[in-house]
Amino acid sequence: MIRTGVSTIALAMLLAVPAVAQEKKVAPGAATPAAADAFLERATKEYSEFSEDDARIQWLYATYINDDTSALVAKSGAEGTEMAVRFALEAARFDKVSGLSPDTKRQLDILRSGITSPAPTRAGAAASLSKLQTDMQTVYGTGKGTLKGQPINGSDIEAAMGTNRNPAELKEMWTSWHDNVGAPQRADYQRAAGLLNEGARELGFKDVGAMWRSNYDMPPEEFAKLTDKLWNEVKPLYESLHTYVRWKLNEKYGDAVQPKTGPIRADLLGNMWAQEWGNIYDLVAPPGSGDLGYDVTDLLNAKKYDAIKMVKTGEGFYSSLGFAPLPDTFWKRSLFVKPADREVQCHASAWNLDNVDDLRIKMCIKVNGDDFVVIHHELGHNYYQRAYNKQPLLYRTGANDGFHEAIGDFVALSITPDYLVSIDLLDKDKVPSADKDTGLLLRQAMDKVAFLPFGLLIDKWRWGVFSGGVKPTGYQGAWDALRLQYQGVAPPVARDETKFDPGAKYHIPANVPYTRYFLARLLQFQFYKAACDQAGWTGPLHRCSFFGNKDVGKKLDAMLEMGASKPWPDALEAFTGSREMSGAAMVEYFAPLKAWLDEQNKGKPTGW
Ligand code: X8Z
Ligand code: ZN
Repeated sequence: MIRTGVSTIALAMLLAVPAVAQEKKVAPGAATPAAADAFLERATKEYSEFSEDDARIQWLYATYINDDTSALVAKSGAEGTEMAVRFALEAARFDKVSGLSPDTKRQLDILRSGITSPAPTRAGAAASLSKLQTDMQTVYGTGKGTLKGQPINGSDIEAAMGTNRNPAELKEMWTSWHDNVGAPQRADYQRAAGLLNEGARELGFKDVGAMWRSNYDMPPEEFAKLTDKLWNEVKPLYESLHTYVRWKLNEKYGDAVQPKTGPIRADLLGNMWAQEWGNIYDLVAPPGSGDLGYDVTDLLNAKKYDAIKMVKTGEGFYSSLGFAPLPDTFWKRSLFVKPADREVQCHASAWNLDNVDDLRIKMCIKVNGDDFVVIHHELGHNYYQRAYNKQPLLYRTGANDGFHEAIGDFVALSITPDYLVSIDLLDKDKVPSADKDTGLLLRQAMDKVAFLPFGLLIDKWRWGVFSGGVKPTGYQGAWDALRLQYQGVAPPVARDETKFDPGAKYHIPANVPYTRYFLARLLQFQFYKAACDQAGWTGPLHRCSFFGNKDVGKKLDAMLEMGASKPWPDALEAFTGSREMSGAAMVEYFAPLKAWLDEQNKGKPTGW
């Protein structure tokens, strides 16, 4: 199975098998091109058989967390890791063999470096790692915060952080979530990180961070440099936004809550992690023209949308591009709303259980604008999974993981006012006029631009943990320092080394690499600009919707069908004509806003 969003992709990351695997290991014969091909065939078959059950176990756990499913998923996870490590070691035998076909070489490389959670081969190590990771995910998935002293679950507290404007209550929600969910994982995380590194080293990598960075068709050091280069392209945009938003928050809350200088208080930004700020658009809207005349949450509610109607609408967009409807099983087997009577992992994810067409999403959908976008995001994963389902199994993943995260977001950039009219959510006479463009761009920037440093720093922290630059005694301090350095935000209450705020963000307990989301933020604008060019759009970029454009759909499908069969620059070129990931399209999209922000910011303190 290929699960995206949660553990993402790659087979690679699943694989493993314990004691039994050792017995199954074939005696090493001569390392020849033919032996490499035979090995790949065997590995692919074994993986495919394993994943049939493993996928179901993972699905059951994610949609019904209890002691039994936890035990099953931990066991299956350990088996998957052992299998993956066994294949990686076996793949390494062919490193120096000459005469391998490019495809054989590429698939061997995927087997070698594509494991997200490698474990050492010594007896019991994979089981220990898997148990630690399952326990952390259970703490996260079942975690609660409080609001006015009452327990509140993860998806409710996330929504409440978006609408609540009471600084004391925001602080309570922020602190309780981070204390209750993050801190208990601290010791387990340290142990898991040690095992992951040990596993990565056995496979010939410096540490597990270097292993993650080696999945981008370039040397790991080059990839780290590329992310910094990309960040520098968009950093001025973020700084302009930060300056403006801090000023507005100071106007709203006063010096005692949000001073005019220094970092922004992290709980005031409308999101538990201060990762996207669109929910506080009302606090920062441009004076006079800031009221856009509509709000997606209000529109969905006015038209009595429920979770299913929201997903159907998302499907409708992809159908308009020419993609086949989702299979009946998608509607039967997906989890769309939080069940009342059991614990589930609410963090949204998209699945393909049989690597063919057993597509599903798992989400605790709320009728609001945020989740409308997340639905398009998840469906992007599903349509990608289906598009590459005829590739050899090891290629059934994204060109790189940033591509997988970018597809649905790229589609959601087309949710323009005119698009909302065409699906009858917005009345034609409510389409904001051109003088509202600044407001529309600012609304979008609050989500898209605000996210950039967050998207980068999560793995800056983890790469540091894995390389040893961040010591276990300084987990929290290093986290706060990166949040300050990159985002310019600070926690609402003092933290110390009894805390573990990284654990309060899903992808840390779930061990999902996060740089993918940073890449996706940029890639989605590259895809969007290319699609709008293909569609012949000549208006302001942010007003373009390629809804209904079958030519765009065809070209998109051509890129998606490639899966990981070619280096990612080939896939990028197929759709955009460019072979470089770049911040330029995003900078172009927001250029009018940047000019406006810099005008507003004149004479105001900048930086932190
Ligand atoms: O985790 C997700 C998706 C599932 S792949 C809902 N995202 C990141 C997050 O929520 O932190 C999408 C945007 C960033
Ligand atoms: Zn995703």
